Amino acid sequence: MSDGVPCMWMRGGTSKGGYFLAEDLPPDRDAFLLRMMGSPDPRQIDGMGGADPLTSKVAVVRRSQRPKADVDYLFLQVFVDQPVVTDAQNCGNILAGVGPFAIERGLVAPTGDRTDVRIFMENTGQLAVASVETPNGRVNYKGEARIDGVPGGSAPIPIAFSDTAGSSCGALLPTGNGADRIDGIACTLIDNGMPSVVLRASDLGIGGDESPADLERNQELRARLEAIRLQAGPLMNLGDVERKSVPKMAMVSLPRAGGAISTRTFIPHRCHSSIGVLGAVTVATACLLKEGAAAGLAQVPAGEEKRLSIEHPTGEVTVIASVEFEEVKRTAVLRTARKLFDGLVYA
Ligand code: NQM
Repeated sequence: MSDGVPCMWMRGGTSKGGYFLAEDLPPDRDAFLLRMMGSPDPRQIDGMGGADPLTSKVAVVRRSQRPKADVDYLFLQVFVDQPVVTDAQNCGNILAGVGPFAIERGLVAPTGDRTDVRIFMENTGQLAVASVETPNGRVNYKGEARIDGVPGGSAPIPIAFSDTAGSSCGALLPTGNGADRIDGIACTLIDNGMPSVVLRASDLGIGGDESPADLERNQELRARLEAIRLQAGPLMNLGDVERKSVPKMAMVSLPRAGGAISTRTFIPHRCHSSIGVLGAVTVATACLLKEGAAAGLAQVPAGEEKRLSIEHPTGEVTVIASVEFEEVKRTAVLRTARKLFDGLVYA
């Protein structure tokens, strides 16, 4: 595998990874991606990965044949320290770079100062619409929009989701309950775009405002979370999740900064420095349930269009949830992205 493969490296939201046209990837895709990232190796020293699941990500993009979509996007998580490439989860952060990438590669023609890119998310079979700034027919990355977890400002990329409930689990609440109990701990098993187990931080003996590094040092907590996760997988229709990056483990507590709720999330073996996009959408949805781990903690505004600020270790993500007849029908988030390089990558 000495020939380089065309690739664009981008920051998407609070994640970073390689963006490929599907046709450019070699037939032995997973072996290529592992070599390219430098996995398995905790330092990923011999590859492009940044020794963190958030910087060991891949987007595979192609022109869509579906009438409602412009492009199809397949997300792949390349594990850092295991020889695993999985499509078992979606990623709303890497999604933020898909619109710009599709325009840059000529899959979508700019339509004026803004171009809406309709993205079919292959991992979960659902649609997202990302709005990209395209003044003078070119993608603009510069601007003043800020998202917590990324220094400085960038051009805004609002993303709308409409049908994310049950994305991987078949139903928003795959057990049919808002509240379940695993190993004696109250859990909400929920999927509004990202299969997640929502638990109260206090039930696990933590405050919920610890730093990710402190939580990662807490071996007892990690063992308890993993034991719960392995039991939650089959209950959530995900099968054996030992080698999967879902469900995510979101520990919630009272908000500290005027938001709806505070979170610390294991994804699932490292603690997220912020929170995933679809993870935040899912936790926001858990906040709107009448029962479950988040009920009673969440501060939920009135009205049908709710702005729910999901606090995380480096700030917050605001999820706008449109609620009709007590059901979340649509959600939207603001992200940004940046092109970092465009060239050939070698494995
Ligand atoms: O939930 C990390 C990230 C993610 C996923 C993860 C994501 C999402 O921050 O939509 O964005 O939970 O593995 O990129």
